[in-house]
Amino acid sequence: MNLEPTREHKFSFGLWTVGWEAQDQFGSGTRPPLDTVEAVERLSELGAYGLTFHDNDLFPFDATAAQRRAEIDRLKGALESTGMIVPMVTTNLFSHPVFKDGGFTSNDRGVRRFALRKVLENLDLAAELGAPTFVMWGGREGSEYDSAKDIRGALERYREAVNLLGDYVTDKGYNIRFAIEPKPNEPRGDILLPTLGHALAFIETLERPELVGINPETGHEQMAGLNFTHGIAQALDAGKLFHIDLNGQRGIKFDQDLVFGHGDLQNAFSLVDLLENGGPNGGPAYTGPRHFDYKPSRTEDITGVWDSAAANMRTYLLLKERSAAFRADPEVQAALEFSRVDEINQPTLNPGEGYTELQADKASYEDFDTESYFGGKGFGFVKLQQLFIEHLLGAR
Ligand code: GLT
Ligand code: MN
Ligand code: MN
Repeated sequence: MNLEPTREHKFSFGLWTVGWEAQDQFGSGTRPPLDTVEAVERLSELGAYGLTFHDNDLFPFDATAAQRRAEIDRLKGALESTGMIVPMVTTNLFSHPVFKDGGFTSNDRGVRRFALRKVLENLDLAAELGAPTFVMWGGREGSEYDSAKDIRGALERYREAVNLLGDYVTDKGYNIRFAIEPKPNEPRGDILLPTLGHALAFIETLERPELVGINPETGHEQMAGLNFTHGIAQALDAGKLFHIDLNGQRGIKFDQDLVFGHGDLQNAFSLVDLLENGGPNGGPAYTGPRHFDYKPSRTEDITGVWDSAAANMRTYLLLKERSAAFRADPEVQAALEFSRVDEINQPTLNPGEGYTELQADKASYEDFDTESYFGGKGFGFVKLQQLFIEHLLGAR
């Protein structure tokens, strides 16, 4: 069993995750700031391959051009000496008071223009660092009061913004794609594009839909009571899983950002199985970064920070190993067959068949024995799920 994270596993972390000083609504921080170079070095030692960041994780909002350059150059030095890369960059359009009503969708047009300029600057930085993915989490794009936000107008402005960014990367020849990160609420009472389904529908209304995909986060979908594995499967079906934020969440409550697997473990197991084995012929269904967007709990000191970073990767690898064992077990294979799990991949219609032929087929309707489904023809799903749980528990 190989549980040692290596570069090939493509594990990445946000600078804002391990660097979180643990301030929350009710209390001040419990940890000192973490230096960028130290973050890169420690993550590299732990086996990660990438670091991601917001512009203002790296340098302050009001940094001078010289300060900004100095921080970028320090990061570049650390990347060079460790071999770490930057697979994704994102922009902070949520911390500063100017964004209190949002960035792209603030009611204040001047703020919207400022937000666009801030993102354009950051796209240049993403290109400089060779980051192929640019995430957009619109945490402040939303409202508390239905009377205060024209949602159709706000969606129009969101579209205008993303279209402009698409023009920019295209004209500049940047090899960058965008990934919208949905979240239902927090910090706003209601956030625009609250689930991955909303985001997928929005993307199709853009001028360059091919440039835009999604970055779903485990906890954000689960905050809305949704099944993350189902959502990821739909994103893959749409060809839109450009990036993923892995973490843990226990039920419908505030955004917990726990270590991956420390929330809904069964759903984490089915997710890893999908990502690693859900592709054609049982290969990986997703080959991008396995990005952890978690927060080391406020109870932890710096030792706990690195323990928790390592825990994300180890849990992922444990689940990967468990899912391989699940799939290889002959009893599981028999149970899958009994449950007809693979039959869903058979087209419902015969080759060349249309509704006329279907209507002519008496076996499909007139002679179909619907009564045999009462008191018989069980699917055996519970037996299969018990095998899934036993593999998850390491009992098989
Ligand atoms: C913020 C948020 C995350 C997003 C980050 C990207 S910032 O921490 O909670 O889910 O992925 O903007
Ligand atoms: Mn979150
Ligand atoms: Mn996230």
